[in-house]
Amino acid sequence: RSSLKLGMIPADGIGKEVLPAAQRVLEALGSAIPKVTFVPLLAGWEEFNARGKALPEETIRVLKEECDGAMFGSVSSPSHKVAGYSSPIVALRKHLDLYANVRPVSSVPGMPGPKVDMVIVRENTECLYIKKEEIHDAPGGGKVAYATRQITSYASERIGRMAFEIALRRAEERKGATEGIWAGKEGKVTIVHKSNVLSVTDGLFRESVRSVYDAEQRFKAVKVEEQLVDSMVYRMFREPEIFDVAVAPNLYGDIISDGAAALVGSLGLVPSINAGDNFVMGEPVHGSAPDIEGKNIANPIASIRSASLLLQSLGFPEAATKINAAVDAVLLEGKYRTPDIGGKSTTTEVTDAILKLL
Ligand code: NAD
Ligand code: K
Ligand code: MN
Repeated sequence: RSSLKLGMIPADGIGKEVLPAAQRVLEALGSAIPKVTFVPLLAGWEEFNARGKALPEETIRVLKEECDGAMFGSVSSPSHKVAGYSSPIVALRKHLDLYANVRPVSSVPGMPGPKVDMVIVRENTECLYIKKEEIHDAPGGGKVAYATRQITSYASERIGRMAFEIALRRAEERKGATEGIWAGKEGKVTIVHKSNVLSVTDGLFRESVRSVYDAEQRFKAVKVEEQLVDSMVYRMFREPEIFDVAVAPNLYGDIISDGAAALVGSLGLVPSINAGDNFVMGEPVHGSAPDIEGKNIANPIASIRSASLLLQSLGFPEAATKINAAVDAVLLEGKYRTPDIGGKSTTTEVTDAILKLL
């Protein structure tokens, strides 16, 4: 590629503060990447209230027809039903078939706290997020509500394959390494489920992921284990260093990611990409954080690291590594940190400090 076109969708809340920070970092890379054109695109709760659509058709069209990739900030979805509103990020993942949400969670070597170096691979298109819900009058009075949980072998197999590929790649990358908790070790995939209770739905997820493992000889270089989702949380908090790649259905993946973020100090540090076979969109794991919006104190690192993941998957690993090294150096030095990780710096100051190192 001689140039890149990236859709930028800040959406709501701190998304409007952290996405520009990520853009500044991408701009500062100069000749390390092809020339980038940024295309600002609309979506979100504010957009819904202004013009009636949380995800305008034009946004989908431009992403599909014109962009090489995208960055999404965060959306302020209300916790009650609003007629005509539906989360634009959930919809975007479906429209673009971004079936995997890949979330690396790692502690910075040298920083206090538990040692973590894991990747959560979250299925991104089904489970309870198909949002088939209904409510009726209950026979005995009051109400009863139901939600349909969809698990297909198709979606479970392709997320399983993604998890094994990532585990193989990680094992390859750390082969000669001497530092880090996984240095020189073989890969491991932990299948997260609740098949002891939901033997049909989670049972299908578990079996589908296992069938992918069984079908391909090259995956045998990776160990496969399983963990029930509740004990997954327990073990992740007690001994996070035992997890390498964890693959989970949509809702469990969403929940354990926020837990894992707490282990490394803040949601403001954890990046992700929404990945499909034809498109990729970087996105911080966190939401729109209404409690801190508008104060210029949101941690921009989750978004900056998401930009790095985006570059990595678009085929610019050196530029991606450069960003990560600058972020790690700023975190280690400790002079510029936002309040969520115990500092007093602003979003702008942390971003400036990272830019200086690029
Ligand atoms: P949240 O992730 O927005 O915030 C949780 C806590 O983490 C808050 O205390 C917040 O201040 C803190 N936090 C999050 N990101 C931070 C950052 N970059 N720097 C410093 N602190 C940070 O989750 P919530 O409060 O449960 O949800 C708020 C809104 O976000 C809701 O409307 C929800 O629907 C939405 N949300 C959107 C997404 C998304 O866009 N994909 C994801 C999760 C939640
Ligand atoms: K987000
Ligand atoms: Mn979440």
